[in-house]
Formats: sequence, C-alpha cells, structure tokens
Amino acid sequence: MTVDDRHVIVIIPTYDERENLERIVARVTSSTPDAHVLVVDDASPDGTGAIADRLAADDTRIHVLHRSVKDGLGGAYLAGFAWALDRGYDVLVEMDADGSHQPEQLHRLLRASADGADFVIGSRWVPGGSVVNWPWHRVLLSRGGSLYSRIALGVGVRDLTGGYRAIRAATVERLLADGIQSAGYCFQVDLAWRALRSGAVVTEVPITFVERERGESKMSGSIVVEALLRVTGWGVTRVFRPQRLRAAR
Ligand SMILES: Nc1nc2c(ncn2[C@@H]2O[C@H](COP(=O)(O)OP(=O)(O)OP(=O)(O)O)[C@@H](O)[C@H]2O)c(=O)[nH]1
Ligand SMILES: [Mg+2]
Repeated sequence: MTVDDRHVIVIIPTYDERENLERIVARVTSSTPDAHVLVVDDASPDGTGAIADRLAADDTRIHVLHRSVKDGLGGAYLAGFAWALDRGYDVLVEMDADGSHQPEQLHRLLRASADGADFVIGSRWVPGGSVVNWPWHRVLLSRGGSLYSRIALGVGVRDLTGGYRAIRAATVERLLADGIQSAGYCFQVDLAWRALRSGAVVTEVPITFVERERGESKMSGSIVVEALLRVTGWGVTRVFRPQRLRAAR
C-alpha cells in the first residue's frame, strides 16, 4: 500500500464515465500497484457509481464515495480530499476518468513529490509535455486560460489549469483551511494559486495529455465564465492589496 513508503491515493471524480471508469482504474492499479484509488461519483445517471461499487467489491485498493448531487469538479475533489485526509494517506493524486491523464506517467509526479515538491502539476506546457488529438479551439482555450491566469496572478507556472496533480496531504490540509468556493475547473487554478502564495514548493513535470475518446465532456460556458471572473478578481486583489495595506498604515 505504499509508494516510496508513503501511502498514495488517486482520486478520480466521475460524472457519466461508464465507458471509461473500469479501464482507467485498471491502468492505475497495474501501473502503480501500491496506490489506492478513490472514485468520487456524483450520482451519475449512466450508472458509473454501480460500476465503481463493483470494482471496489473486487479489489480492496479501490474505494468509492457517492455524492447525491452533481455539484462540480471542485466539490467532488473537496469531498475526496476530506475522505483521504481522514484515512491518513500521505500523497493525494488528482486524475480525470476519461484517459486524458496517463496512469503510466504517474511515476513522474510521484518522483517529483518524493524529491521534495509539495505540489506537483502534470504539465502540458513545459518542455516534454504535449497534447494529443485536441482540436485547435481546446488548445487555444487551455493555453489562453493558462497564459491569462499566469499574467493576472503574476506566477511562472505554465499549466495552472491542469488537473493531473500529486499533492502532499499536509499541503492539502493547509490549502483548504480557509475554505474554497470555486466549483468548476477554476478549482484547479484556485488550489495552485493558494499553493504558490503559501510558499509551498510547486513543480511542473511534463505529461502527455490525450483527448477523451469515449463519453461526453462536462466542459461548459459557465465553467469558463466562472474561471475568467474569479481569476480576474484574484488578479485585481493582488494588484491593489499592497496599496490598501499601505493606506491602512
Ligand atoms: N464527481 C464529479 N465529477 C465531475 C464533475 N464534472 C466533471 N467531472 C469529472 O472530472 C473529470 C474531468 O471532466 P471532463 O469532462 O473530462 O473535462 P475536460 O477534461 O475539461 O473536458 P474534455 O477534454 O472534453 O474531456 C472527469 O473525470 C469527469 O467525469 C462533477 O460535477 N462531479
Ligand atoms: Mg477530460
């Protein structure tokens, strides 16, 4: 149950991933046999939750957290983090169910974590990283979103929106201490931004991101708008806070 003597759990949020779940879980357990898996399913209408239960019944490394409503990637990860922290895991991994994040590359993230990084991001936009089969508009949205966030927040991380991560439990605990409101994918930017501000050691390692082959994307206009508004708000706060602090003196 250990990787580098540390207990690792791979948290996989799912909503209607019937065609993907079994395959992704099998890839995790075969490429990183010591890791555990937690599926966080939001009452998927397509029966993903029942598939997760069946997998968990057959393998003690696999666990399932059922939630009664779909309330976004952020909510699913917060519930998964709380579950994992309660059970004493040392490293919490975020991974999509749709095969975009290669379980066979998890060792890269865990190596960086073992080497001392508190917060490891599997990155599409560092040398060696890549995307496969993405249409141009998704590349534009991801690169544009990361670039905009980087400039607005004044940070050097290239893939702020990336969702393949390995984070130390103690770091997760610290980052969640004052509550996170972000619901959609800007949850990922929120978490990385908090990590950077807290002084955590944040490292990017290259990954090959593969577009989903089966099932439907949950990406929506409202998710993009939420990210744009929140990131802009954080950027504005960052720029004006020093003045407010000076004014307060
Ligand atoms: N539990 C839960 N999981 C979710 C929710 N929204 C998305 N997910 C999962 O989060 C992961 C990422 O969602 P995707 O739809 O693949 O989003 P994406 O990768 O930006 O979009 P594509 O590139 O089109 O696949 C997948 O495993 C989804 O099933 C949600 O509200 N609740
Ligand atoms: Mg996806």
